[in-house]
Amino acid sequence: MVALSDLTPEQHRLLSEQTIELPSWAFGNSGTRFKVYGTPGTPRDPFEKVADAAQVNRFTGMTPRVSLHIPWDETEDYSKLRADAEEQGISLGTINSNVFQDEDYKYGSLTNSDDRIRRKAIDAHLHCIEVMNQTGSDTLKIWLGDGTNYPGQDSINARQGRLAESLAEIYAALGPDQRLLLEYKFFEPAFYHTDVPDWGTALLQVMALGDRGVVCLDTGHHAPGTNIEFIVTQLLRAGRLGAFDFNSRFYADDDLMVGAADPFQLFRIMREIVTYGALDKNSGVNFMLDQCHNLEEKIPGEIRSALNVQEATAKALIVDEEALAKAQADHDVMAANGIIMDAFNTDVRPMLAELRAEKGIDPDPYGAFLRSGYLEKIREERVGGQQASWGA
Ligand code: LRH
Ligand code: MN
Ligand code: MN
Repeated sequence: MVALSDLTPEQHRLLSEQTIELPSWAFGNSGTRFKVYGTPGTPRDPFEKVADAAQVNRFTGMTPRVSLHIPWDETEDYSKLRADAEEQGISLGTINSNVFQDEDYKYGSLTNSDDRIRRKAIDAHLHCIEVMNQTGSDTLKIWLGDGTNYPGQDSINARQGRLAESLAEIYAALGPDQRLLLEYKFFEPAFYHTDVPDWGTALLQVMALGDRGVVCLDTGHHAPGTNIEFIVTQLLRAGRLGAFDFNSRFYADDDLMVGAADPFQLFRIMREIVTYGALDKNSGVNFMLDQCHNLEEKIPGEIRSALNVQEATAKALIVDEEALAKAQADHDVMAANGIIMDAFNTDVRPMLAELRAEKGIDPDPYGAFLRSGYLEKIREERVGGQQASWGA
């Protein structure tokens, strides 16, 4: 066990200031291509998604931003959405573009060889930038479903060129305080080749844009067995790790609650973050969730996820650095590994309960939310909630 008083003032500050951004779509109904099961009380519009996100922040004290996905969250009045969020103690964060659901994008969006369709996809991003200007968001996040299903279907090389040109036009439209965050994913919906399949491609594309081009690492977007924490360090060293999309996977892009499938991997990722000094809120790394709650209640699912990240972070912070440095210098493999495992196996939950008490929130966010009556209230008030994403 470890207590708050065991932390250095710096560790205490880092833990206390840690924030996680929530995805608006986690509050909507979602599912698989087989079935979307509705949850009573699901938000019917972006305003209700923001309200639910504010609940997560109220009980965890660590999720003060919510990302929007456009056009899923399209509204006539972004200033009202922004004011509503601020009134409830949160702000609107990253804006996610969506160029993967329109018929026109069947053969690609920013990479399409048809000028009209490529223009339409670029314009969709320019619209997102207008939204950002109204919401006060500083990051445009781009994930593309672009790719091909069969060898010979299109030129991989020509598509990379068109992607670079399209991204350059979008980048040029950003304000000086706004950045472009490019997300990679190794496959799906394309099965032969994907235009942004890995961190190397994403990095090369954003480096060609300028200093405000950064990479988003979605933990579910790698082949099984990939050493994700190694990629984290590579991107940090390049100064281009812009954000995480945290979630868990057992197979591919499962979008399950972060820390549920492999808490040790999450710890190892946070360990790289901590040792690089990238936990600080000014590090430029935005810690976001990208999840879908197909079976479980959505607000409790987001609460549990935020707490899982917080626990992994606390464990990453309490590693005995002095002993580890000595063991590493001595090439004492067993001792070094033992020190890391000691931290991972420490129960940090009582310490985090102390941290919450210090912030004036309930030490048990999950229980406190269930007791609050909010779920019962929305189940009664909201009829016909919205679907979040591309589930059937
Ligand atoms: C793609 C992805 C991307 C999308 C989100 C809904 O798989 O991870 O971040 O915007 O899912
Ligand atoms: Mn993602
Ligand atoms: Mn994904």
